[in-house]
Amino acid sequence: MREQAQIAIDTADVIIFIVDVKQGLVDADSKVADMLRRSRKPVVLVVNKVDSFQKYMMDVYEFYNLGIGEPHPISAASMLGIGDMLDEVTSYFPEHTAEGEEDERPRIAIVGKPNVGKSSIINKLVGENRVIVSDIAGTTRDAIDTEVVHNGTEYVFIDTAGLRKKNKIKEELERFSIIRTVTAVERADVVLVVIDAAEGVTEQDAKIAGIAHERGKGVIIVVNKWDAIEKNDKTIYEYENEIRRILSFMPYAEIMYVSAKTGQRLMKLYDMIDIVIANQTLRVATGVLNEIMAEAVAMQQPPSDKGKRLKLYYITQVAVKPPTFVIFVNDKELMHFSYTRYLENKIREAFGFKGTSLKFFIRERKEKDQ
Ligand SMILES: Nc1nc2c(ncn2[C@@H]2O[C@H](COP(=O)(O)OP(=O)(O)OP(=O)(O)O)[C@@H](O)[C@H]2O)c(=O)[nH]1
Ligand SMILES: [Mg+2]
Repeated sequence: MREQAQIAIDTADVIIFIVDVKQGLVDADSKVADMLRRSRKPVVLVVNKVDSFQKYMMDVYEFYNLGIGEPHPISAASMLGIGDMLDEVTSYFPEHTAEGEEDERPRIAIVGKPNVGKSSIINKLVGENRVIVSDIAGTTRDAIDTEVVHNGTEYVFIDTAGLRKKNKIKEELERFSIIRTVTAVERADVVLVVIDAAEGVTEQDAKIAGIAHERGKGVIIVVNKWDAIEKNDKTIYEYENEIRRILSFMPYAEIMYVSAKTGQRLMKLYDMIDIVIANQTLRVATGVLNEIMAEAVAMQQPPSDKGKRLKLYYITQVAVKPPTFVIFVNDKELMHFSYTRYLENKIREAFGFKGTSLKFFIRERKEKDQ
């Protein structure tokens, strides 16, 4: 039986794994799921005998615990859900799957206004590690990849040309520098947003940081030239306040105060990069997430409108980079931004997720087909 299953898995391009809602999640299911996960092949998890979604909804969700993706309820006997299942299967056919060998090395893009010290930071990070493997040309002339080995880990730093303010004469130049920054950010796992301590944080910095935030990248705010300013015991506090005010859309990002000139705290950047990468790829088990959500709901009642109250059925993490969650509710309209934010805070309280944004998708289960 086990051998036959293995042969079927080995020879298939896409696997449909059928479980029985009436039996529930049994040991044999978990064993097959383990084999499927090891195969790394696309799997469509199908839950059969779901004649009524209302009756079996919770039992269907239970199969998320197999850790092989979203369960698709069907009823073979009454021909329900078959079309959706087939859509899912065909979505895995070769023309849809992304090709290309994976480069596992962490990539770190360094972005910021001109002259904030981006290249100096890379030079210092590289210099003290003395292992410049090579300088390879980036995708554009001005984005340079530098490979560095630090504590046995290889990192790729992507330098970019400083992003200037809009200026009529240099409009064309500006356009290209934005494209280069966006390209560098898109290739990166973590983005260092460099700010010049001598200038303070500006709206232009916020625009640049926004490029990384919108793409769900890991972010570290690096205040450089910390050597160049007069300081007292309030300075860090004042900088922090101003940065949090102007970059208010990324409260999750850590702030580091460094100097590329003296090397102050620069090597600590590596530790922070490692933490942010770990958080970007952190996966939280479905059971734990649902416990957190249940507790949060008990502590603060979900909003209601015109006598109808928001009900939260289920939460599960569906992706990483950035960590992405799906919440199933009775009515999307009732799921206000502020309540999603409240749940996000509860999840962050439990797991931190320092340095990374979290994404939430709200999905509706209509009252009638529960
Ligand atoms: N005092 C001080 N000066 C610095 C520091 N880092 C960089 N600089 C100086 O700032 C200037 C610009 O540094 P770069 O590293 O070229 O800046 P950049 O961000 O790469 O600039 P673009 O490539 O033009 O966008 C140079 O004169 C550096 O010596 C620092 O930590 N302290
Ligand atoms: Mg430079």
